Amino acid sequence: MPSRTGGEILVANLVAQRATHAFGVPGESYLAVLDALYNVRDRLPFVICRQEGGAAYMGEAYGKLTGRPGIVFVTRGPGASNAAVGIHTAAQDSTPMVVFVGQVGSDTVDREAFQEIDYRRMYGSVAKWAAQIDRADRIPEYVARAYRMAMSGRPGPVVLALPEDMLTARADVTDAPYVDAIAAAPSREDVAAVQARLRAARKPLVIVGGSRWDDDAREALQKFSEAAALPVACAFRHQDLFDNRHPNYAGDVGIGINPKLAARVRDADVLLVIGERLGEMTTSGYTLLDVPVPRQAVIHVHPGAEELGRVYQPEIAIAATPGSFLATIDAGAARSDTHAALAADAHADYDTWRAPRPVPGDVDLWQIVRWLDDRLPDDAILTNGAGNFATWIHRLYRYGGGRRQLAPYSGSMGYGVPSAVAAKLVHRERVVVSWNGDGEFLMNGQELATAVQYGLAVVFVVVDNGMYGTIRMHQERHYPGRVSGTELRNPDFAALARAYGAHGETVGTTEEFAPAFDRAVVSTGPALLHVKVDPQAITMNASLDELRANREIP
Ligand SMILES: Cc1ncc(C[n+]2csc(CCOP(=O)(O)OP(=O)(O)O)c2C)c(N)n1
Ligand SMILES: [Mg+2]
Repeated sequence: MPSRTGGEILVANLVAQRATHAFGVPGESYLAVLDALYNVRDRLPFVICRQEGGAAYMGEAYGKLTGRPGIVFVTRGPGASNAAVGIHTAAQDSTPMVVFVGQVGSDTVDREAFQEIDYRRMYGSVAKWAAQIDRADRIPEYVARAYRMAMSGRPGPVVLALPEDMLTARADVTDAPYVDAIAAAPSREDVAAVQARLRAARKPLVIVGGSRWDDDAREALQKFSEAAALPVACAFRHQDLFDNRHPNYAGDVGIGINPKLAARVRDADVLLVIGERLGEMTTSGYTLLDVPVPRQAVIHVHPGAEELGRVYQPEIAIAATPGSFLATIDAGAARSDTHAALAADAHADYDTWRAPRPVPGDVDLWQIVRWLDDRLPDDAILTNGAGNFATWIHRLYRYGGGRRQLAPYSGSMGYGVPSAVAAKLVHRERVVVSWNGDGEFLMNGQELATAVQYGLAVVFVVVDNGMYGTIRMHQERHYPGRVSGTELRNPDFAALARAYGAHGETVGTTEEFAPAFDRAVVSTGPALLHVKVDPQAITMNASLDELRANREIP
């Protein structure tokens, strides 16, 4: 009899790829995998989640943090459907991920058997590749290809369906070797052209974003910026690619952009864009650059050739990873002494943008986030999903250096809790803060149970304004005074945390935050701070009444 089951072959091939965690919710459809995981539980633990949306987000966050695909296991139709949000996020965020879904056996396929769904069609338009492994002896081939595809070019999610009988079938096969992303490097001629273009530029600006960055590439970026005296801005939710405390840092090109930075992007004569795909949030809804030919000369460096010229026709298009481009470019040849003043001006604008403004109510998030910025160590990881609550940390907290930002470029809610769970599993020694709104937290708050189960000392902050504030903000702008579908009656989040077995405290004033945080951060397990803010403090630029009266200060 052949030596291994499909389940065993699959798990062996994940071990060969040095996967360190598998995130999932179990299903009877893939018992053979769960059984094979039992044998390697010390090397490749199965992280038991409470909802597949949470598991998929954890896999996505793992991919963001490590550059290797997050591994996710979910069961047939219901599990795959719940996981969709994480797969969409991985696609929009260019994050490597491989999702394995249980599938009905080949003896019942295409009858619409129990929980059956065709994953090729379901995920055909959102995954980089959606396929089914029909033979156990082909598992090594599929796993190796899935890894390569997830990581290479523009990274993204791969979905592989696992028919139940394939997982119990036996085969004799050799495991695939460890694979890495395909390198993509620029030509010398292109790099020489970039250097000359930058040297001659009067108002150049560098914008960085996307995935496929590592510590070496981040360090190379800083050296390049210093040696070429160039200001660097970070794309929406990629603020950790460049040290925000660095004198050349210009701010983030995202939602609620500093108007002075927006002007700087518009007025630049040369934009060097590295790794970023120039999506809607980074371009202020495609307004900072003209489509299809921007006024600025765009030099676009992206690892996925298919992204170059997708929306904007660049003057120079380079298919390369950020690291290989930065390793090749000669900063000295790109330097002009006039650039240094630009970088200093840009950073001064950024500093002014962080200057506190008065806030209605007893809790001043301006002060709290600035305190956190001082308090958190240089390797802290800060996570968040979508909502106005996030604008405070995006604007005031200084990412980069060793500090990491885990946040969805896709603007998806519910990311803040599961991504923090994944971050703490990967980096137990680092401080992980999960920053949530009241709406945000309850989208995947069930994963607090996962944090408790694995003893993960994450500090969860819930900024509670009693509403889906972002939507209320849009409502007040477009339909003033007509509140519809945005009010929330919330639980006592601190008591909820305690019921889960976590530490929980309520914060009702600015002064209460620091001591509560200090208690939370030394807690041996997860802790939650329920921060009750005044509903008037709905945005950083205007109170609720000011919004309604159309008196926003940009
Ligand atoms: C999964 C998902 N559903 C809905 C939305 C639309 N949406 C964006 S922000 C938001 C409200 C966020 O509420 P909350 O977390 O309380 O933050 P606040 O804006 O109040 O600070 C909603 C519903 C979304 N982005 N993602
Ligand atoms: Mg809210």
